[in-house]
Amino acid sequence: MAENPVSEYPNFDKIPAALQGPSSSLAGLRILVTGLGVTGFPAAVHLGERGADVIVIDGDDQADVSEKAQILEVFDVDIRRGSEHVTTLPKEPLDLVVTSPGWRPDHPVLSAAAEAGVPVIGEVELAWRIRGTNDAKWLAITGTNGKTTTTTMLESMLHAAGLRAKACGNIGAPLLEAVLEPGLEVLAIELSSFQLHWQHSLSADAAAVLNIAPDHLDWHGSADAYEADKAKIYHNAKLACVYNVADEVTLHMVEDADVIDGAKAIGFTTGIPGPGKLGVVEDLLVDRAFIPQRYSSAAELASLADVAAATGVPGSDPAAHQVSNALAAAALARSIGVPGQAISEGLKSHSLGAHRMVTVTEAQGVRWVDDSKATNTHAANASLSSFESIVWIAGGLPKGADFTSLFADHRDRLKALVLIGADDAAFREAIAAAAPDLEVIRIEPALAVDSGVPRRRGEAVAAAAVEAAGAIAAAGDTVLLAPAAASMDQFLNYNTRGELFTQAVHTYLGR
Ligand code: UMA
Repeated sequence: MAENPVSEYPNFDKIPAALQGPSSSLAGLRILVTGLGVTGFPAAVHLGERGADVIVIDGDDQADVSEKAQILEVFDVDIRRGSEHVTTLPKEPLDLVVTSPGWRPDHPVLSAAAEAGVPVIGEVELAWRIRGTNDAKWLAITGTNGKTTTTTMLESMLHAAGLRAKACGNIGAPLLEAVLEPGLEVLAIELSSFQLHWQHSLSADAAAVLNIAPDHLDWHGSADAYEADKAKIYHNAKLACVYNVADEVTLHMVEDADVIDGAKAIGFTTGIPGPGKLGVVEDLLVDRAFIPQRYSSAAELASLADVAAATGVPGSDPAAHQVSNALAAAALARSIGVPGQAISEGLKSHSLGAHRMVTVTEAQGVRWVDDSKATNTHAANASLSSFESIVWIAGGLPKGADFTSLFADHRDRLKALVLIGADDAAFREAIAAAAPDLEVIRIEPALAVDSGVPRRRGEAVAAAAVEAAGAIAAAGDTVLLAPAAASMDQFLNYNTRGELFTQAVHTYLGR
């Protein structure tokens, strides 16, 4: 990991030299872009604009891509959609593959590329190589949970400091577009393990790993491979490697990382910080890392009340994981000289994103909460810990996870489980092991299949789940959508899952 050797990246030395900077001609190169989604579209536009012969493949031929196709036509991009185009490489010789994060490394197309000696890169590697329209600093964030909130908190702090900054990456605004946007001074970049897998050259100004818990094991193949990909974020960091004192794995990642001389290891903790760390003293967030007097004193950055305001619960104690997120964001901001006051102001003006423990409504004493963003056990654990008597809506694509500890740790607060998802085997095993007496209402997956197109499919599942939960919940209970699993088996994505749940709650209560 420390070496990050080129040999780990098959055919990396064959990446065309012309792919450097934002504007050199790529004429004569044939590039395959896998996926016509959020990542693939801007990649195809950029490469096409620069004169490359671009082929885009996508297994889905149902989604409406007419607007994208119109634009890509201008650059003669060849779009091939449908399952027959994603079984192996196109027959034309290729110079490079730019892949989207949802494509697993063992996908037949990507395996065939490796075998044929064609280099494969992802959006981060591409963005790093072509950056140049702006001279922005790169502040990169990864971790199993809290990435998006930390990224938006960081953006908010940077704005409060008067910097032209943008949150981008896995959060949904393509990194590729951000590096080509003139005038930006700082990029607050959320990176997923999928994105990090395919990057090699990135040298962020500062990087943070928030926490590590098993996730996406089906994509990466093992927990070790997942961690190794996450750890790449520290590779060649210039100023600071930010780690979580409470999560030793993140410290080891920093210790093993090969960084630029002078880059500091900076810890964050919800306890009292020692020198070189940010932490909490009484009700204040403080910095003992970026001040000259760090061995004798601490600088005040913000208050716990600011974190509570930033996370939508003004006037109460903020959750510990949100304090951690705020400290991680503050450490990244401080690494490039953001003043303490902007940390506090940034938190005050921050608001949480959609589908992150949002109270949809309270009716007849029942609180309905949308935490569709809880796509893994770690996030669902935080969610379940926040309420007392819960009718829990969970299930979906398990991604190789084991759910036993969720049932074991929260059995007492679970009133019933409304089980969604196409395949419930992993949940059934966990229930049998840790909560055999729990009332379980299964939402039949046939509901989803019978309803055809993806949106309608999700609608039927959400409506049935809400009705089932509503029939059980009584005053004092919380109906909590915190699926602990990915959404794509029955919904388009977690956003849609949250929207359809919210809609179904309103419809159900409106009757
Ligand atoms: N496709 C195939 N075959 C495959 C996989 C995908 O044909 O085996 C096609 C799909 O039909 C789709 C296209 O490829 O049209 C691209 O799909 P994609 O899944 O790679 O997604 P993008 O639209 O490019 O969005 C990606 C991220 N998606 C994933 O990592 C799965 C988005 O994160 C991210 O916001 C976006 O890039 C911009 O960076 C989403 C996510 O769920 C929100 N991320 C995971 C998470 O946060 O846990 C990692």
